[in-house]
Amino acid sequence: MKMHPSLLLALIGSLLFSGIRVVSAHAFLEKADPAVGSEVSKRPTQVKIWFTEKLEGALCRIQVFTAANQEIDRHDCRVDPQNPTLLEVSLPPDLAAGTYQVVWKAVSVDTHTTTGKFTFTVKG
Ligand SMILES: [Cu+2]
Repeated sequence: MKMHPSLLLALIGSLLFSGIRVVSAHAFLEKADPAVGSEVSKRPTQVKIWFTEKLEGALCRIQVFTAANQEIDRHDCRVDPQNPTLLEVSLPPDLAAGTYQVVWKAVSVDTHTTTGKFTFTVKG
């Protein structure tokens, strides 16, 4: 059986592409609690971020800032001992209403670093 050249090319391309994806399996944000861009009425006591890859705990970070750019997290960011893809940080109790910015840095076990930020709003 003779394979059409374009089909062969597509096959090689897809093999290469899947290979590249395995090599560069970075930790991307999968979901967060409070959710990205959400408005919540219950005061969160933690920010949790689930990633697509297992994390290298010592190098990961979550920081939470007020609209006035004041850091309010408790500086206790850690990978959940039960779940190597979950990063969490504590917040002070009774957060004031307002919009908060979450800045994260994740280092996956393959040592690739990804960063990102998002906001959530605590309703008054
Ligand atoms: Cu990677």
